[in-house]
Amino acid sequence: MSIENVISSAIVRTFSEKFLNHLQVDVAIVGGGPSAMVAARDLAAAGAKVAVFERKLAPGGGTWGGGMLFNEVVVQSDATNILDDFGIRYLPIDGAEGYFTLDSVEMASALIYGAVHAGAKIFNAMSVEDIIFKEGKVGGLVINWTPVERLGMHVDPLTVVSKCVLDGTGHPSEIMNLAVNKAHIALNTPTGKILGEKPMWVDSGEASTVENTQEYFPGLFACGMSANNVMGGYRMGPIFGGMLMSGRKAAKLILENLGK
Ligand code: 48F
Repeated sequence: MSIENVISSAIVRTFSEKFLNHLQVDVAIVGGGPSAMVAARDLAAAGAKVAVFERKLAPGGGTWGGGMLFNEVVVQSDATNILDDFGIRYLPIDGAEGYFTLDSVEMASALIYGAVHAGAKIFNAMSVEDIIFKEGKVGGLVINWTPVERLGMHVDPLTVVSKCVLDGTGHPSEIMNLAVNKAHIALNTPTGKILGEKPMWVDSGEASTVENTQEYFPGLFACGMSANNVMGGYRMGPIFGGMLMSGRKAAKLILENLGK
C-alpha cells in the first residue's frame, strides 16, 4: 500500500469510527464557546458520552479575541477554581481585588484541550440546522457541514440522537429559536418565548448568566450567553467567570437529569 493511501485510508476510517460512535450520545452540545467547553469537560469527566458540534473550524467561540482584539480577558475569583482545573494561568489586577487577567489564546486552547482530553468529542465545521422533535420530546440534532450551509448547497443533513441537548450557541440562542419557532415549544420563561438579551451591565450579566443556565424544556438546556438571551439577561463583555460557571452548572444539571 502506498503512503498516500495509508494516510487517506487511516483518516477516513478513524473519522468514520469516531462519527459513527457519536451518532447516539448522552449529551449533544451545540457550539464550542467557553461555557460549552466547561460543560463538555465536566460531563465527559463524569462518564457521560458527549459530542460537541461547532460551526467554525476552530472551537472557542468569543474567547480568542479577548476585548476588542486585545487578546486578554478578565475572570473573577469565583471562577478561578475552574481555570485551575484546566491549568489556565492568571494574574491579579492591581487595585481590583478578586479580578484577574489571562491570555485569551491560552484560555481558548486550554478549554478545548481540557474538553477533548476528558473524553468529549468535538466535531468542528459542522452546523446544527434543526432539532429532532418527536412526540413532544426533543430527541437530538440535525447537522450538516458548515461549507454546505454557507454555500447554500441543496444537501440533506444527518442526525444525532441524544438524551439531552445543550444550547451553547452564544448570543443568538440558535437552538432555542428553533425550539420556539419551529417546534412551537413553550420554554420555561415567563412568556414561553425568548425574552432577548439586554444591553451591558457587567455584574448583573455575570450573575444572571449562571442563574439563567437551566433546563428550558425537558431535555433541552441552555448555557452561557444563550441562556442569558433566552431569559432576558444583561450582556457583560470580556469578563468570562460567568461563562465558565455557567458551563459547570449546566453539566451538573444535565448529570442529575441523566441520573449520573
Ligand atoms: O458565543 P460563544 O463564545 O459562547 P458562550 O459560551 O460565550 C460567550 C462569550 O464568548 C462572549 C461573552 C463573554 O462575556 O459575552 O460572547 O456563550 O460561542 C458560541 C459558539 O457556538 C457556535 C459559534 O460558532 C460559536 O463558536 N455556534 C452558534 N450557532 C451554531 C454553532 C450552530 N447552529 N451550530 C454549530 N455551532
